[in-house]
Amino acid sequence: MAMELWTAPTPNGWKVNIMIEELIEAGADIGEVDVRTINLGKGEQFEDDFTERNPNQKIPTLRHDGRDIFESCAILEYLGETFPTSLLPLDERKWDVMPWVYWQAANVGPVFGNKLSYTRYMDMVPMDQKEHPLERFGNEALRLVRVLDSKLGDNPWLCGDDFTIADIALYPWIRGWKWSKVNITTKPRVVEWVDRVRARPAVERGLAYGVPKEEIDQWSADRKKQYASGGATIASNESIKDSIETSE
Ligand SMILES: N[C@@H](CCC(=O)N[C@@H](CS)C(=O)NCC(=O)O)C(=O)O
Repeated sequence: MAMELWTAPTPNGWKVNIMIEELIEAGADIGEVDVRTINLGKGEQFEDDFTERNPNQKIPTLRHDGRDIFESCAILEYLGETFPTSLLPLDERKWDVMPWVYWQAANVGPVFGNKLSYTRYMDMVPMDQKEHPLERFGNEALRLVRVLDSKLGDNPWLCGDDFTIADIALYPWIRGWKWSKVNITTKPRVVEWVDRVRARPAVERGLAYGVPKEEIDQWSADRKKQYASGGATIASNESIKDSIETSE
């Protein structure tokens, strides 16, 4: 049966879209992949058929060989192990890579995601209430960029000479630095790494899932509006309100 990927053109979706294309590029026999673009603005992630695959109700989610796997980095690891290539070494060198995948999942994703949300989407929150989170997540994002810069050193890729799932996990959040307003330009090695990753043909194909090719690097005004309103809906927390404790 074909692998089924439910995804969207967003940072966590791009990770897996790119992984699929990198595996194809590397010659892995992954079979057919049935890709469905989920409309997050319309709330398709809350529908029953989605929730059955991923109780966390967020993209991406993968179904393969009768198994559902969610969490973008778990999917990267699953695909890396199931279809062995240099994207994830399976000997002891795996442990040069995995800490950086967890580092992305536990630090870069949440921090850049929060910075983005306060910068672009939380129009409903008055500015004086945003100052603290903007400063906190902004400073922490810059600290993470410094960690990335020092890890890269003179290497072409995050974990040395091979492009791995650690680069794939990280790239979608760092590429959006203008959108999240995290200035990476003081770290030329980080900027060069972003350009190097973007130049890979498989990355270009992965970024094109669900968007026209001419909008890969620059969204149209309409798409920006659509993302801003979808982001604002998600940031408004309407979907989680009934699970928030109201009693003190
Ligand atoms: N830790 C999760 C995060 C997934 C996530 O936040 N996905 C976002 C898109 S980038 C989403 O589906 N948001 C919809 C929502 O929060 O309702 C992962 O890495 O897969």
